[in-house]
Amino acid sequence: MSDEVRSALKNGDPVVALESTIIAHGMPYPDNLDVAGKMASAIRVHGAVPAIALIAGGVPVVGTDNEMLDHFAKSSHVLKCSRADFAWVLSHQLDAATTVASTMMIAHAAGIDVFATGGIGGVHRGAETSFDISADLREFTLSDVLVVSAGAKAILDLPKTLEVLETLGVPVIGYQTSLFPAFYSRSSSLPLQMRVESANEAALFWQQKKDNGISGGVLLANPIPASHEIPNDRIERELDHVLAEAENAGIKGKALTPFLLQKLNLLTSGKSQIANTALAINNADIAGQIAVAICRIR
Ligand code: PSU
Ligand code: MN
Repeated sequence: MSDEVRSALKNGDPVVALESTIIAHGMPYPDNLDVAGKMASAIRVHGAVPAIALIAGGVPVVGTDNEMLDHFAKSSHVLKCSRADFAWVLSHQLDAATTVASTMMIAHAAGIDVFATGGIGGVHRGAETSFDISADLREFTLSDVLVVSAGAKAILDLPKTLEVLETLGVPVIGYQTSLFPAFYSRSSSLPLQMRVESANEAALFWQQKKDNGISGGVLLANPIPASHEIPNDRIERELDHVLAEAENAGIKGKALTPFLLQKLNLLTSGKSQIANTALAINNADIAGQIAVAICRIR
């Protein structure tokens, strides 16, 4: 832990965890560094401490310094570490970026309640034959962390993603919305049963859940700001091409998500990455507010 994160946690001050896969594999340099910096600022504005998680030479780090962040943003040798990879990365002293799943593991272990990301992984399209379901979903049954996300990535099968979350017993709560957000656009047509209107309401829910001994994570689904959304039909059109390209190139497993994001960005002339940036900063903003509210309640 960085000194700043350690002392904040010791004093019961607000901390928000951030993942590093979006930096190392989700966006190109130097845009990735820019987003990381803006997410951190959006958290600090509210008086919370941002804590980027990653694994450096086999050591899990919570709260990176700029030098380490720079290395992860530039290097092409950084692995993508999910739950399955975690112990291997430690035992082989590797550099690895953490996904939503492994960042939740680290946040839980460190005692950080709130985590902001762009969009969580989920059930991939065609999962009925490929079985490609992100380990992010199951992690919500194992790590007690509130994750602020713009729904799940639009490259996924959203109805199936919601079904799996329900099966796993994960609360999915809309932030000022009753429809599941579709990452690049504010809403899918999928209804949500739970909704909060404010960061304080989200914090009260989280604290009640903890006080009642109900374990597991919570997905707070926060729609992209209206000014940056891309209409669903535009994304769907481009996605058809991108998914076909991935299939032809034989891209599978952990390489699939970075491949799809990168190709989609090319086809939308950079629009999808601009949207991704806007929603990630917006999630950091709300996460910062919730972390502060939780500390106030305690
Ligand atoms: N959302 C983004 N960019 C990303 C990811 C999510 O906008 O790079 C990353 C997250 O780290 C997430 C991971 O946990 O993709 C999911 O990968 P997979 O489907 O292989 O589990
Ligand atoms: Mn997968």
